[in-house]
Amino acid sequence: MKIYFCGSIRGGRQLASTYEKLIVMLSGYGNVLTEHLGSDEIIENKDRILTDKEIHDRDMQWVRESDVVVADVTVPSLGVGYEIGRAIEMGKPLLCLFNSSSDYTLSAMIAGSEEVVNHTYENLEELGVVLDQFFTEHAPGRTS
Ligand code: 6IA
Repeated sequence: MKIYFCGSIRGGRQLASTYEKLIVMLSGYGNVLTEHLGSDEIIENKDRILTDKEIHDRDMQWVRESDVVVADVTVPSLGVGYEIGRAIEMGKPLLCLFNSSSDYTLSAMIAGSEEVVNHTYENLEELGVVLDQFFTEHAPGRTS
C-alpha cells in the first residue's frame, strides 16, 4: 500500500507538526511516499539540491504510483490543490482533511467536490476512526 500525503510547503509551514503526526498515523496503513513533509529539515536539506522541475516530476510519479492520496487541506497551497486535481484525474481514492480550529476557510473547489472524501477535524485523535473507514472502503485489499 503506497500512500501519497499532501501538505503545504511554500503555502506556509504553520501545520508542519500536524503533518508529522498525520504521517505517523498513516504509516500504520502503508508506506508514506512523502514522509519528508513533516520535517522542515529534510525538505531543506534533501530538496534544495533538486530543481522545481525535478520536484514536480518526482512528485507526479509518486502520485501515479500511489494507491491512495491523503491531503491536509487546511493551509491553502497551490501545490496541494494541483496534486488533488491531478490525483482526481488519475482516479485515485482521495481523502481531504480540514482542521476546523484554524482561521482558514476551505476552497469550494475541494469542499464542493464529490470526487474526494472530505472530512473536517478538530483534533488528530478523532482521525483514527476516519482513517480506518477510508482505508477499509477505498483500499480494502491493502497489505502494509
Ligand atoms: O505549493 P506548495 O509548495 O505548498 O505545495 C506543496 C505540495 O507540493 C506538497 O504536497 C508536496 O508534495 C509538493 N511539493 C512542493 N514543493 C515540494 C518540495 N520542495 N519537495 C517535495 N514536495 C514538494 C520544495 C523545496 C523547498 C526548499 C521549499
